[in-house]
Amino acid sequence: MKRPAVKLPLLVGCVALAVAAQVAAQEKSSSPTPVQIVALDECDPTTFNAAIGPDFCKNVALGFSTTFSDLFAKAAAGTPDPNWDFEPDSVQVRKGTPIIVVDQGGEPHTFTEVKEFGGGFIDALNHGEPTAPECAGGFGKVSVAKTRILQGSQLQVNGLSKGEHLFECCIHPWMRVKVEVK
Ligand SMILES: [Cu+2]
Repeated sequence: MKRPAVKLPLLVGCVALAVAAQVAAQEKSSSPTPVQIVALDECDPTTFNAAIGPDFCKNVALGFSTTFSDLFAKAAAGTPDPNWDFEPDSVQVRKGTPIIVVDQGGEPHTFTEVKEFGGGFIDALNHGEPTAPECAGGFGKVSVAKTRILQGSQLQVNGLSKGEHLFECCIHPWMRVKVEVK
């Protein structure tokens, strides 16, 4: 009858370990998982880089591209290219959830919080909509530059208060996201 006497403390030890592991897992899950938003575009490297500069556009949308002049023509017609887009267009998060915006397109974008949606800092892409004050000044303004996301990189937004928050791209102002914090 010696064996059970040895097994019991072992068993108790195992249960204690299992409980400890469970508590640790619960604590881990209480720090919220970030929500991801992707920025997409289909810039055509040849025409964009000729117009703006080398390496501006690094297209990753295999087999799809929109030329520089097409992008401006569509924006001017009031039918901006839907492939320049944030996805999803709206998200609901609990307070404290970080938002990570990943630029999976070929060119830079911004993820800029605005009081009201409006135009960006490139008039020719605004279809007559006045520039949102938060976008005015473009990258010459630190507050706008801070919201810039380069191709292949990401931006994290933390500490949003409860309620509705609007974000847009200050270059392509039809790229818009509504974030609802609960
Ligand atoms: Cu953009």
